[in-house]
Amino acid sequence: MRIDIVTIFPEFFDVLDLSLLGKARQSGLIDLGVHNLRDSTHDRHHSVDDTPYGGGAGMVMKAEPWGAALDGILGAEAPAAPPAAPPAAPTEGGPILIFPSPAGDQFTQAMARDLSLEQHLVFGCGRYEGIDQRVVDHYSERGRVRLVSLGDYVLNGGEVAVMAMIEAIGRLIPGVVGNPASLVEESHEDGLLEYPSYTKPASWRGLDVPPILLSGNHGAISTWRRQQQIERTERVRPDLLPRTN
Ligand code: 6GU
Repeated sequence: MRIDIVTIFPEFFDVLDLSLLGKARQSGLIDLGVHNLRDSTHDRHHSVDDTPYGGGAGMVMKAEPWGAALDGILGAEAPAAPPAAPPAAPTEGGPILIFPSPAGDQFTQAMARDLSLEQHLVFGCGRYEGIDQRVVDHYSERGRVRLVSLGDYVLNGGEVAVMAMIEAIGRLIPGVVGNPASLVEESHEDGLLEYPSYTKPASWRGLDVPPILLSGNHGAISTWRRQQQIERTERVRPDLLPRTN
C-alpha cells in the first residue's frame, strides 16, 4: 500500500520508522511519503494560513498550498484532460483522500478493514480552525474524498488522528502482523470486546489466574472466554450489542 501524508509537522511521523509498521516499510508492504505543506507555498514566509472570511477566532489553512501539494501527489493519477465520456463514478478506483476532522464520519474497525484493501491512501492533516472548504469540494469532484473523525473530542490537528488511523489500517495489511490469528481474537473484530488475558505467574499479589485457564480443557476455555467477552461488552459498551427489544 502507498500512503502519502501532507502536514506542517513532518517530524511527527518519524515514529512510523518504529515497531511493526517500521518493519512493514522496510519489507516494502507499506510505502510511505511524508510531505511538508510549506514546501508547496510560494511566498517568502511560507504561510499556510490566513484569517477567516466572515470573521471569527483562529486561522484557516489556505487553499493554494493544499492544491499544489495534493496535485503533486494525485497528479499522476488524476485524469489528464476532461474525459469525453461521462466521468467514472468517483466511488471506484484511484487513491482515497482522507481529511481527519472532528466533523467527519466515525473511524471504526470496519472502516480500517475497508481502507486496508486500498492501494493508495492520502492523508491531509489540517491545523488551526481547519482547511478552506473549497479544497474538499474541489477534490470531491475529482475522486474519492472522506472526512474521518476519531471520536467526539477535539485535537489540535489531524496528525495524531492520522497516526492512529495508519496504525489501525496498516496492521490489517496481510503480512504486517506476523501471526494473523492474533488479528481475529481482538476487540471489535467480532463486534465484542476482547476477553481478559493472563500469563505466568499463576498467582500474583494474592490474585490468582482463573482456574479454568489452567485446566487444559480447550472447549471449556473457549466457552469461558466467549462469556467474558459478552459480560465485558454488556458492562462497558452495551451500545455494541444487538438490540434485544
Ligand atoms: Cl480526525 N481531527 C481533529 N482535529 N480532532 C479530532 C479528530 C480528528 N477526531 C476527533 N477529534
